[in-house]
Amino acid sequence: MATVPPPLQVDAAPYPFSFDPFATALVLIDMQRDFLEPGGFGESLGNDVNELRRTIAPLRAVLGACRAIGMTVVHTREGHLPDLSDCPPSKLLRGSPSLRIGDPGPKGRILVRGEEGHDIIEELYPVAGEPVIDKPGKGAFYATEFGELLASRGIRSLVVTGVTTEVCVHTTVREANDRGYECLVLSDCVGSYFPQFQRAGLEMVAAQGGIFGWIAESAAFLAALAPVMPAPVAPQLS
Ligand code: TIU
Repeated sequence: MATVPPPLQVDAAPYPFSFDPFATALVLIDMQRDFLEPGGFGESLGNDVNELRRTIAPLRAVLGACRAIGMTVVHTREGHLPDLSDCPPSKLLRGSPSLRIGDPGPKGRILVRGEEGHDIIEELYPVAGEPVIDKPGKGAFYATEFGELLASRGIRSLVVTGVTTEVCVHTTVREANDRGYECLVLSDCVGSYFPQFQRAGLEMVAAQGGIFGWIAESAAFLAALAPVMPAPVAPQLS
């Protein structure tokens, strides 16, 4: 009889997070040039992109480990069709009147699919076979194929990373909750331009006995993966 491996456990708040890595997806939310790079849309609005850039190194380590194990990895990008037909007027009219979605920005048209600023930063660029979900909203489920993709792979848990903590990360975690997914948010792999929102956003996830899920540092997640990590390949002696 085939034995079922025990679930892995992450040292997390409000209590340990149990998961099966093969029923879990690593989700990287909107790690796009326009939000993270100097000279992009985020910085042009007066934000300090370094508040987001500190997520890149820990997220690279997590991404590398998940790829090595063969876990499902899903990337998302926030953006709109070039004719903006998928952008509600309420979203279009919000924000700075001098720089709106669809306007020419420092890295092409702001939040428009196919433009330089809309794409994912090089450090975390998807590899062949990793789905990229283009989403017109803040949440990854709204008006996308994300839910169907997770269902088709038997995914029950999400390890959520990306930017920004209180906007697209939170919206996705809330959407996922209502759809029955268990969510672990990696605190050093999510970022906000506003330190007070970063703190409150993380606290809100784990409050009330884990009202939206769990939070943990990436080191705790990597430690939990250690038993299923492939052994490093020894150098070949010739
Ligand atoms: N991806 C995402 O969070 N989109 C935003 O617009 N975030 C802000 O914090 N503005």
